[in-house]
Amino acid sequence: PFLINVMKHANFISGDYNTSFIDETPELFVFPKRKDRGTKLLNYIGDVTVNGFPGVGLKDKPISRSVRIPHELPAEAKPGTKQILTELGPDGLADWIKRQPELLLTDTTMRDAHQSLLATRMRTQDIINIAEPTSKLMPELFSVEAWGGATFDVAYRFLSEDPWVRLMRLREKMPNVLIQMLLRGANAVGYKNYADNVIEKFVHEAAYAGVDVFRIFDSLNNLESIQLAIDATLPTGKVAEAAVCYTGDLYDGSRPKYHLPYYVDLAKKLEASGAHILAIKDMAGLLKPESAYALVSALKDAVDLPIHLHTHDASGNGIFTYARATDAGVDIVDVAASSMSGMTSQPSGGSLIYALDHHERQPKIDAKHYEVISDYWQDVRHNYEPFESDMRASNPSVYEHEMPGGQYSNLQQQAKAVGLGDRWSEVKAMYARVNMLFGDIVKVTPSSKVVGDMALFMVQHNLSEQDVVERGHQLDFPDSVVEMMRGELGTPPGGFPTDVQQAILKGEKPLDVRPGKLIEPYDFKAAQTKLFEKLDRPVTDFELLSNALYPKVFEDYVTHSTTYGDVSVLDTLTFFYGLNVGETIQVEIETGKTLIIKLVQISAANEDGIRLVSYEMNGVPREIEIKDVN
Ligand code: 3PY
Ligand code: ZN
Repeated sequence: PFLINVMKHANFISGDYNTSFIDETPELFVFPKRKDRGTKLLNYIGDVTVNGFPGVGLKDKPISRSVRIPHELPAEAKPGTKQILTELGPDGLADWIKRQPELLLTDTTMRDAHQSLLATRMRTQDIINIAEPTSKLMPELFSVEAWGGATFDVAYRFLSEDPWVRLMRLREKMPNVLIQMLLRGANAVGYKNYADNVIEKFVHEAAYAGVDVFRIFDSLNNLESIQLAIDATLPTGKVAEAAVCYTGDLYDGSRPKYHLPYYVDLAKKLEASGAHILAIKDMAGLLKPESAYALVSALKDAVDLPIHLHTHDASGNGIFTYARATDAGVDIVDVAASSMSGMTSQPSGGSLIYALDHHERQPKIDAKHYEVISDYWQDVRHNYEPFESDMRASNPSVYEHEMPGGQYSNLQQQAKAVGLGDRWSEVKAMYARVNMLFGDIVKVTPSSKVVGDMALFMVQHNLSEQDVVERGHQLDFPDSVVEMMRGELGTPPGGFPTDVQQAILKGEKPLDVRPGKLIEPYDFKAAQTKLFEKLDRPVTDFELLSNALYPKVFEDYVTHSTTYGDVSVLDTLTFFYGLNVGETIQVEIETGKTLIIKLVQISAANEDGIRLVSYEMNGVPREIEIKDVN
């Protein structure tokens, strides 16, 4: 913590210090209280054992399986794209990419794959354990996508761990491969527009903590929102990868809005905005093989940027799409380790390498090495069973509903929660109808959530499009829908249909400027003072930002860590299930310091619902009271 305190200090960052800095800055020596870590963990384990973990419940703890962590690794990580960025800078890196004859790969397993398959629940520990093997066995990767999107808030909200720590630890373990994040433009890693200075500071800090490539998109393909984040990225010396979100169907004559000229025009504007790489973000997996060929060819002609293609394998056509994009000259594609690929996730990297056998652009990565990495993920994935969706196969119906990979299982859960579980087909069909009602828009976080909310609302109340327009003034629409119609997520190409917008806004006037322009700059100084008082210790810039983006989520996280300590040290099964009576675990709470914890017994609940949980910790009997809330 001392080093982090030093490095995060404003004077240190600005270079405004000399050797007396340490002597004169006593707050550097204020460390988080370290007392009682054992007791706090016993409380956590007791609570999860007695009451269950949200989304897991009180299921039997699965038998722990051994996880195949590859140990036979080269002594050194071969220099990779990280060194190229350091040597050549982002423009030089872009030129380097274009000179590579083979197809380059980004591995998304640490971000999009588990966001799309496992409700984003992958824990830092399971990511860090495979980081070094990944960097040593696949040094030819263009990048690993490992941060951003939903991982930021889910880390705090459901895993009670700090996403910034995850990033810094990953950076340390992967010195040779670029780390990439997904940034939602003016929405950062949130679901709404933030003040411009929050976006700037967020990008600055993320770059500092380890992000090399910022993939920047906007949920309505709004240029100004993307531009804002590009402008924040350029001064950091990192890579601004600007994305056009792909929706609809290039060849569908009945939906001319999203044809080639639209993407070509947007791509040219993004190039002019200073982006180093152009991404095609096919978040639902709608880009069919021949469309991919046509789109990549057209964009290659239109701009001078390397092109990075992202898709999801919902239809099962992902590899075919990548093969055709490869023929058209795409520079980089996104894949996942095979055990974490397919369906709502990315296509399998290993499979793609084999698919391009004897192709002149076959990636240089060793497919056998990729398999070793995939074996690890296969073993780890078992521990996340409660978060698997009930989808069993790929399904071309994605071409009809157009739901992004990460949303499908989420919306299905939401539908069940409001009693529409058995009307799921209707909800999916309604999702497509709402899209047309809203004027055929890009659907990706957060706009996709709004379309989902509206679809549920309409199915629940048996409403048609006509009802919305004619009876809108009497209806109480979901907040997210009203906010989007007001323009708070920006404006889609061509705007929202006026009649629908008017009906939903009940006459209120929508914004006519970028929403961020109307948000007052965030007062970081005032927030720092408030947080300092609350935490009773100095506040890092990372904490300040998390507080700015997600005040309630951050506050809950702080409360959780005050109560239970750092729970990220627990093994994943214990974290989700607690302990079985008689079970013993070892917990390394810091290097060289291990607690041996045995759960001895759990008493019946007394009249207040309190159970006495008896442990041995390092051989010493301990008892903890846990309230049984079931
Ligand atoms: C996110 O924004 O989290 C996404 O994955 C969008 O595709
Ligand atoms: Zn995605």
